[in-house]
Amino acid sequence: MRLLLLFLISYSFAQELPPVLGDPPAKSVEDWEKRVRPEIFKTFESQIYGKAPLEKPPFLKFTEKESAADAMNGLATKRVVEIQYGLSEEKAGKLRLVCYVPNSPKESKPSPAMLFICNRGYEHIDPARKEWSGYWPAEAMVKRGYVAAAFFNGDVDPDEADNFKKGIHELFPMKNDGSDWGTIATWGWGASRVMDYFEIVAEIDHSKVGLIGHSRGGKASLWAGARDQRFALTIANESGCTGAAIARRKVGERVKRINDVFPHWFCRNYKNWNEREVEMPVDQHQLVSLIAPRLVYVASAEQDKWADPEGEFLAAREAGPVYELLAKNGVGSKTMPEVGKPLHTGSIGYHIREGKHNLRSDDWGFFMDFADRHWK
Ligand code: GTR
Repeated sequence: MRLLLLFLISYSFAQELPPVLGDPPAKSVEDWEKRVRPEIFKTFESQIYGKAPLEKPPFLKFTEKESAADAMNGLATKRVVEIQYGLSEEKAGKLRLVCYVPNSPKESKPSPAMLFICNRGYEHIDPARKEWSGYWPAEAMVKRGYVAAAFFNGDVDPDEADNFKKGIHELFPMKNDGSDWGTIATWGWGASRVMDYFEIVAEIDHSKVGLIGHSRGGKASLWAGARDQRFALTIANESGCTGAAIARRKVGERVKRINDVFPHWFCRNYKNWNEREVEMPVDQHQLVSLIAPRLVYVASAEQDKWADPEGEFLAAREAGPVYELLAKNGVGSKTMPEVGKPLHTGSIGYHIREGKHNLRSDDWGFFMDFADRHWK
C-alpha cells in the first residue's frame, strides 16, 4: 500500500515536469538530435551553467612532471602531468593531473579510466600516497583494472565568490551578458582538457572514460557529461541542487539559497530563477537526458536530505524516455530501490546507500560494478 501511494505521488508529480522529449515530443532519433537536444542544451547553457568561451584552446600543452613505473608497490605506473591551456603560452592556466595506470595484466589492451574532479584539497589525490583517502581510493581502482586519474578543481578555478574574476575567468574574454560560465562549468571544462590528454595516451582506452564528481563536483560532472560527448560514463555522487535533484520539488537546497551562498557557481542569469523553480523552462531530469545514449549514474545517501535523494532518483528515472528513444534502457525501476541495493541493469545507474553526505569507498565500489557490467 505504502509503495503504491509513493508510486502514485511520484507518478502524478512527474506529470508536471517539463517534457523530457521536448514539446512537441521527439518522435525519432533524428528529431531528438537535431531539434530537441540542442534546444534543451542551450537553455541549460544560457540560464544555468553558462557558456564556455571556447572548447579546445589554441594553446594546450601536456608536460610530464613525474613518472614512476613501479608505483603502488609495482601495481601501477604513476604519471603526474601538468596540463596548460590558454589563448597563448604567455597567458595560460594549468592543472595538475595525477594518474595511475595499471601495470597488470601487461597486455597490449588499453585500460578504461575513472577521472575524478576532486573538490576537496589536493591532499586527497596525493601522488606521494602518504594520505590514503577513501574519497579517492586509487589503489582499489587500479586493482580492478581502471586507470585512477584525478585533478583538483581549484587548479582550474578557485571555489570563491570572486565575481568571475580569478582563475580561468581571467584567461578568456567574457561576454558580460549574464550567460558567462560559472565556476561549476569551468571545472568540467578542465575535465575535457584531461580528455584531450587521454586521447594521445596509448595505455588509456579513451572510449571508456568515466567522469566522476561528488556534490559540487557532481554538478560539474553532469554538465561536463552533457557538453562533452567523449565521456562514455558520467557519475554524479550526491549532486543535489542543480545537480541531479529535481528543482521543482523544492526539497532540501533551493535555487535562491544556492545562488546566494555560491554566487560564482552558475551564470548570472540563473539568479533570475530564484524562488521561481516551477517556472523554469527546464528541470534536472533533462540534464541527465542530455547524456543519453551514454552511461550515466546518479547516487544518493540516505541521510543526505539537503541533496534530496528522492529528487535525485526521480531525475534518473524521468530521463528514461530519452534513453528508450535511443534504444537503451533507463534506470529499470519505477520506485526507489532499497538502501544498499543498486540499480545497474540499464544505461542509467542509481544507488542510495546508508549514511551521510560523502563519497566513500563503497560508492566507488558500486560505480566500478556498474562500469564492469557495461564495459567488460
Ligand atoms: C553544500 C552545497 C551543496 C553541495 C555541497 C558540497 O554547501 O549547499 O550544493 O554542493 O556543499 O559540495 O559538498
